[in-house]
Amino acid sequence: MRVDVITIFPDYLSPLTLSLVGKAQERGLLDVRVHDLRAFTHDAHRTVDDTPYGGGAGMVMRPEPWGEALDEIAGADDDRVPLLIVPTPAGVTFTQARAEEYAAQPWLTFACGRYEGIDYRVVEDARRRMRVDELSIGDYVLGGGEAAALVVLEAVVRLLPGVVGNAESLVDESHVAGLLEGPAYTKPPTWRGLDVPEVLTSGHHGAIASWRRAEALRRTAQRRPDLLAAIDPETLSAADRDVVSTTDRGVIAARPMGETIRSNEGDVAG
Ligand code: JAH
Repeated sequence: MRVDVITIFPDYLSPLTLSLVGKAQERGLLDVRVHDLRAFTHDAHRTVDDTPYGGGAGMVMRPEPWGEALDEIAGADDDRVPLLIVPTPAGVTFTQARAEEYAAQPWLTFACGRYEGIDYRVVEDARRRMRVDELSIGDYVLGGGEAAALVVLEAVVRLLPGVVGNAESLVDESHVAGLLEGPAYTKPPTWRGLDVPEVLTSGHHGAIASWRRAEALRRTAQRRPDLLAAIDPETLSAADRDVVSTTDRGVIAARPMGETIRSNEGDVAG
């Protein structure tokens, strides 16, 4: 996979040489190129921003450097164009499903804006020749798109075929798709007076699998009832439904809470 990142802060992307993403590059599975938007300016001050039409606070990124950068970096190459990702709080939400879709692409380009964003004609123009995803990684405002690009790449690169350690762990993950994972433990069996749940040291693989499934269902019901509600009940076993029906937030168990004050009893507020 080829990845281009266009930014006024190329150094912000240096974490990409580390860890998993760096290893994937060393192994030739990934080719990341970071570009300085200011290289596509022509004035002495290398200006990338200007005041907003219609007034208002802050500055907007000028379209001309972006247009030239995208022509040069993301122009058709062997008749192929990248999928252009524009991080913005106004974008569609980044999810695991979207990470999987991106991992299947041969070429991604990130346009990382700053200030109040990029002149929107840049998106409109790019859409004349490539798919453009305006993408949000969550409901908060960053100083720019760079950190969002790092997040997206971290999620995508671990899905690439041949990236170390993904074969087993990805198979493992599909089993709990759409659920939160339960807690994990390692040695020693007792630490600061706290024991590892006995079932995990029992050697009973069936009992361990059932316990993990139940913990995942309980934790999801407690912390993310929205995720539980999105699961097709037909995909839950009778044992799964038993577990969910004995939690106080399971959709299947959904019932009025009456007058009992229980807002402080769970893992999360609410
Ligand atoms: C802020 C350009 N969803 C996270 C996110 C992504 C991008 C931005 N903010 C938040 C952002 C300023 C300028 C992009």
